[in-house]
This record gives sequence, structure tokens and C-alpha cells, in this order.
Amino acid sequence: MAAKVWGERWTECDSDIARRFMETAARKQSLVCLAADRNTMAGLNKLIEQTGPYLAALKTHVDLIDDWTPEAWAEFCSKAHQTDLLIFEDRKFADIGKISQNQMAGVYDIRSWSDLVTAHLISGPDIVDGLQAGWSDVGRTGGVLLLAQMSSRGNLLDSKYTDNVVSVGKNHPGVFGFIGNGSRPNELKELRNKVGPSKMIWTPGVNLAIGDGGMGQRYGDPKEAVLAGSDCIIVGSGIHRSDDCVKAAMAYAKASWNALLER
Ligand code: 5BU
Repeated sequence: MAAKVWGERWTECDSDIARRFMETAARKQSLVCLAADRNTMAGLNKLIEQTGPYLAALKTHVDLIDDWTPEAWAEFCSKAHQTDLLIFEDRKFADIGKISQNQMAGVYDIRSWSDLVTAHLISGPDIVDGLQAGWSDVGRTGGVLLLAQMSSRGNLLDSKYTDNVVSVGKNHPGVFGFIGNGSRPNELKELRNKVGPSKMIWTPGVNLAIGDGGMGQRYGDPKEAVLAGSDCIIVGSGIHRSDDCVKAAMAYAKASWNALLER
């Protein structure tokens, strides 16, 4: 099933974690990664219990939560893994390699529960090795999503910067894939041409409603993003701010899955 729907993304793929994601997505018929941006443990637990069956991955901002404790977090993560979701901490690491390795530990101990993390490449390629060393310090493996583009207006990741990120990440085994701008299908198409078929492109900045979000967030249509080359739509408020989160999650799952079939 996964091989058939994912086509060359499956055959050219060089990552076990990406294969896991593609299998989950095919089984659940959803390319949705929920951006679970709620600030209480109760809110997060409720959200994942409701929407988990319609998601292919879960994105967190662990430092947003007011009542965070290691125990409550461990329980939440085990709930996510039981629903077969990769846990993606959108930490946007940016420091030198050694400090990034150490930042995978600390109070939140991201290395112990995350399967994926985001990183800027602004400090150079050693950040990827630092993050990989973080996972290997606790006997785990994970993948790095490099920010090749962003969804927010006026960001400084211009096309020359994108090219540099892609050329470093494209052949690096520690790089799971790239963050692309889900709000601009043309930029995304260009990114997919640069990246080729072997790495993932995941995209925030998607919403089924027309219009942009607050504070410079830009939105595009989920179907257009997938047709342009996105492998996973990252959806936050489109689901967690909806009056009916389950219905919303199902709608994003359907739009993304049908777009993959069309692609
Ligand atoms: P939204 O509610 O769907 O706008 O949430 C988007 C999420 O994706 C939010 O958690 C952001 O931190 C995240 N994001 C983004 O919006 N744009 C980016 O370029 C990157 C991450 Br990278």
C-alpha cells in the first residue's frame, strides 16, 4: 500500500523514519501533522485523544506548556506513540553543534522522546551532527528537518539561502527532510525540484479557510501544497481552534490524502 501511493518517494527514500511516516500515513489515509499548540496538559491530552486517529504525526512546542511536568509529558508521549504518531518537536535549534547536542538534554530532555526536530542551518552543518549525537547519547535515533523556507511573511530565508540548505541536507543521512512554505505552492514546487525525490518536505502555513493568520502567518490550501510536492501538511489552528476538532482533522486528512492520490 505505502509503496504504491508514495511512488518514487518510497523507492528513493533513504530513511527508516520516513518509511515509518509513509506507512502510517497510508494506513490512516492522512498526511496531517497536528501542530498541538495548546498550553495545558489537559488541553493537549484531549486534543490527541480526539484527533489521533486522523493524524500521521504530532508536532509539539514543549516550552509552551504552563503545567508541564516530566511525568505528565511522558504519559502524553506514550499516548502519541500508541496512536502510532511520530513526535516532532519544533524546537528550531540554531546553535553550534556541541551546544545543540547539550540542548537535546536539559530539563525537557528532547532527545528521549522526540523522533524529529527542526533546525536552522545558519550556524553551519555541524548542528546536524550535534543533534544526532544528542539522540545517540540515549541510544535512540531521530531525524532533523532543516528549515529551507518559512511560512511567515518577511522571513530572511531567500532562495540563495534555500539552495545552500538543500545542498547540505540533500545527501546527509541525519537529515530527514526540509520545512517548506505551505502557503506558496510556486515556492514549494521550486523547492521540490531542488530537493529531488529522496527527502521529505513538510509544510506549515496551510489552512482550509481563506485568508492569512495573525502576526504575519501566511496560509495556503492543503491540496495545492501536496500537489506542489509537500509530503505532510502541518496544521495548527485549523484543527485546534476549530469548534469541532474531530471534524476538522478529518477534513484535513481527506484533503491531503486525496491530493496525494492525485499526485
Ligand atoms: P498554525 O496555527 O497552523 O498557523 O500553526 C503553525 C505551526 O507551525 C506553529 O506551531 C508554528 O510554530 C509552526 N511553523 C510555522 O507556522 N511556520 C514555519 O515556517 C515553521 C513552523 Br518552520
